[in-house]
Amino acid sequence: MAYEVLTDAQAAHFVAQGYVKLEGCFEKAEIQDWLDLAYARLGYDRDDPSTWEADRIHMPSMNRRAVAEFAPKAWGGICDVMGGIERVQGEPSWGDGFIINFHKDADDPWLPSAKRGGWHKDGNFFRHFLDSPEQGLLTVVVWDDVLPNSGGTYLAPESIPKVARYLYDHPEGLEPGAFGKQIEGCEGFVEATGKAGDVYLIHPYMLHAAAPNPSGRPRFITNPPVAFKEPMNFNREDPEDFSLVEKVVLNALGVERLDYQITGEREQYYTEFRRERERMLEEQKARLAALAGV
Ligand SMILES: O=C(O)CCC(=O)C(=O)O
Ligand SMILES: [Fe+2]
Repeated sequence: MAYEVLTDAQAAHFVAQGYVKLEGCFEKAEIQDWLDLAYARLGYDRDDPSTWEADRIHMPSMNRRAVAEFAPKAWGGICDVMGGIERVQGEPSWGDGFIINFHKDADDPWLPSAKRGGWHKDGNFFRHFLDSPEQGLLTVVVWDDVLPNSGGTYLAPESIPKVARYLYDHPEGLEPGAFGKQIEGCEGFVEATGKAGDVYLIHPYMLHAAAPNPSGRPRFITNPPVAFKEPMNFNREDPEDFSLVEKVVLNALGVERLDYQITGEREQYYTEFRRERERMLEEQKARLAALAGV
């Protein structure tokens, strides 16, 4: 299959490991204003760590950029793993709703392990099925350099087949919080490190968890989901037509194709998480207005 951006090796890596890292998708200088603004929005002083009250915070987005224009390489890669631009929902944009890990568990020398809490599958806003379109892809956009042992998200590639089996066994659907226990038995973990401008494209079934950050350097990422227009189709006539995301699921289940029907209702949730982001946004706008003397 011909890809816009991915090399065959990168496509193979996505199929085998459930993720691929694309380097240099944008220049940090282009988004420095967003990083600077984040401190002002929070009322923190960049140069005074004692003002970094939250150990880790998930901000709401205040500004947005269209991925296709801002980071064409990432956009091409997204389309490659999702099976073509025509299968991607809408025109995805990235916002400055940073997930900043200032100093989470800074004194905790843990290494990634299945015993640690916090492992989850993304998508708190819908009921999950094997073919769910809402979280077609999990992405990690790296907005500032993340060195090893500095709060980079931990990924658990071995969780993908377990999550696939669990979803397969539950055609009635599963609630977003139901997946964490699938981490049991996973042993190999990947730390999402990188340079500003790197982007991880990650299979939607990948369990992952926030990591400790003892480095003293705030870790800036976002996790925007990319949706499919239609539910995944595991029964395409021509095997060449399966997206890489679908292929990972078929491989995980050990089948070449699958005639799969859900038995429950698809549902979307308006979450407390979202309500809280809306409240934070109002608070941050008011803080910026006060700073500007409005
Ligand atoms: O902060 C992190 O490293 C992980 C964030 C995450 O997975 C999430 O917010 O869903
Ligand atoms: Fe997550």
